[in-house]
Amino acid sequence: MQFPNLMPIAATDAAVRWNSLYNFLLGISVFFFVLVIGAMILFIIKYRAREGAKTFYFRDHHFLEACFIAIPTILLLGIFGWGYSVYNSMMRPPADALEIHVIGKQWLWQFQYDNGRTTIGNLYVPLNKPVKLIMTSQDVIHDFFIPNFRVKSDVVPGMYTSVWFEARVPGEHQVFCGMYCGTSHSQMLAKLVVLNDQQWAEFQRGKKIGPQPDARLNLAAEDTTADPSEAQAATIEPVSLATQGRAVFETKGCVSCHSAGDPTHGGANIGPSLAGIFGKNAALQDGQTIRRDESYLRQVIEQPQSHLLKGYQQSVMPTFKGLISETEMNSLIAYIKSLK
Ligand code: HEC
Ligand SMILES: [Cu+2]
Repeated sequence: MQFPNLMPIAATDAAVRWNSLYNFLLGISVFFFVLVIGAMILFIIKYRAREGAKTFYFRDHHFLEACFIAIPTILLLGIFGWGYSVYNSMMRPPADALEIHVIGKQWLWQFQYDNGRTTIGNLYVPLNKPVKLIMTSQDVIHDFFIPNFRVKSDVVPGMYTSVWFEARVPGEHQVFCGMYCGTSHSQMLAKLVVLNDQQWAEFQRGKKIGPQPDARLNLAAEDTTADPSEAQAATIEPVSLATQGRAVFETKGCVSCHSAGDPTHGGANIGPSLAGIFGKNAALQDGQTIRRDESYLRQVIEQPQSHLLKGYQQSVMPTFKGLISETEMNSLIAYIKSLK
């Protein structure tokens, strides 16, 4: 069953699977609604109170009881299994997914790419390639919502949440903030622009990409004036995000305590070496083991005491809370991830 005019287009494989499940649930609800209400109306008429009619007494029909238990159980477990499979595929990005950093702030969306480019309001992604968004907020809780992809996740200050997708439909897709976040919440919009291989290569090289056709309406988008941040990015040769992070590592003084397994960075050893730590487990002083993901790195940098490593009685690492901006934090994390 399809309801093309009620639903946004399904622009990823996951969205197509999501739609099938949704339509199945809708279909099964309509089926049981008609069955139950239909039977009720029929019985009201057929068995209405009449002179001399005696109610038939009926009990202990084991076969019927077994059906009442088995059919809903099988049906609901089936729906659970189906839902779990769709959910799981939407929650687990492939390891080779392209990572893009998203920062939400009152009231705009900012995007940082591996190649060092930053855009505001327009998120550029390649066609038919898995993309993982690593998202955080600079102020209040926002929510990144791409209806055409059926992708939606809260964007929370102080931590990273992520979503992933593989766009199948080129052109522009609307992005909304799905969390009421203050007066201009309704203006907190973005366009997700899916570029073909050639356009993506140009974007990677720093070229400005013009307005793309609206993916839903299939019409050419109106020629809006270009975002100044993009025009700038087009003229400045981008420096990769990790390289930007290396500069932050130096200016914020991390380099005076940490070796980065990078010969040009000296052999500071007040703190542990940060080479190759990303994705590995850390043993903490309090006996816990924790995976070193983006949120871990951020928490250590902001509150070193909260994740004291095993073997350290007390951390001499100062807190950097409030001293590193969100964009710097993203580049710093990209740098630590790049260390082998
Ligand atoms: C004064 C020295 C000092 C400075 C400056 C410093 N650190 Fe640390 N850092 C440490 C020490 C000591 C530890 C180990 C104790 C602990 O867990 O807090 C540590 C731990 C860490 C860890 C955890 C390592 C692991 O194996 O999980 C990370 C990540 C880290 N620091 C990153 C940074 C970054 C990024 C900066 C700069 C913004 C920085 N540090 C600045 C001393 C320092
Ligand atoms: Cu918002």
